[in-house]
Amino acid sequence: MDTTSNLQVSINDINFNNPVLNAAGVRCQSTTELDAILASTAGGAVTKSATLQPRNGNETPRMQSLPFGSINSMGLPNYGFDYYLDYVINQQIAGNQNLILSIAGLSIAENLTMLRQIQASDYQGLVELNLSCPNVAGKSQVGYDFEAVADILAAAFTFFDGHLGLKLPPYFDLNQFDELSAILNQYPLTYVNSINSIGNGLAVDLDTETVVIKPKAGFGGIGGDYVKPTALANIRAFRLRLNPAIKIIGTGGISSGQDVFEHILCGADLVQIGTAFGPEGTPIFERVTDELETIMVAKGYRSLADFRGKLKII
Ligand code: RRO
Repeated sequence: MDTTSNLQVSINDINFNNPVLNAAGVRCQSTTELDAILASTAGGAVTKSATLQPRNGNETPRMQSLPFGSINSMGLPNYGFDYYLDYVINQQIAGNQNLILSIAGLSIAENLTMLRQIQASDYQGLVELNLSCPNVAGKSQVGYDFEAVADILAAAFTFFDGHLGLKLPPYFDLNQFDELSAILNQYPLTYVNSINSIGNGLAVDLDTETVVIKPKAGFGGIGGDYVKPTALANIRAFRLRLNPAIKIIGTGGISSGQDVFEHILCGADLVQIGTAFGPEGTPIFERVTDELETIMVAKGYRSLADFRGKLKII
């Protein structure tokens, strides 16, 4: 019996040795953290979502582990767009193409400004437009406003011809998948990434009878095991509706090889680990990838394409 499988993935001719990346936001704010991801066996690295200007983010405590995951209201702390654009360009010069530059402008105009700057730069890699940050006080998640999504795509594709993906919030109604897919299918998107954290959850500390994070009176995005079924449903629902040319990155509730297998079975091309990457650090990539390979070998699958999107219904 074969004891190895091929875990390679390529998206628009950009190659990844394996499908397991970090999710934007966790341990990826500084170049030191990004270097550590690239030095590990991760398939690639995603940068912390950037705004044009550097931001300190929300007041602390702003992230808390929970029994089955995490809650956060980081509020987009980042070193500013130029810092991350420089980093991915330098990596590209060094021969590393397995990066994703994540941007999350505070307005549509700010997102378009960053996309224009990327278009004018030498960067040729993947760009992830985060339409789903739940944690900036007073700002709605653009991903829940389908007219705004349509407007930003229409404007972006008048000038942008790079590899653009969207980070989407979770959806909970099947009509939302129909409506949004009809919009997304009109554009040459490279991928969608589902899901961001489930926005505006709330956790309680029994002893103190308080919320567990300070910003937004305790409301924050939920990640980890709590969100895996929602993530799988979003991946599956989009895979059944989006043009095959639009790839899918699965994010949400991944901490084992089995979780990765399930995401890919539902249709994911790449996957990203957020909550579980926090405490475990970069060794998680080798562990999870080894576990995935063990499952594939046991099932006789030689490549990810052997089972990608092949979820059966009963
Ligand atoms: O920084 C954050 O508070 C944050 C962002 Br931008 C996001 O997209 N998702 C999240 O859970 N937190």
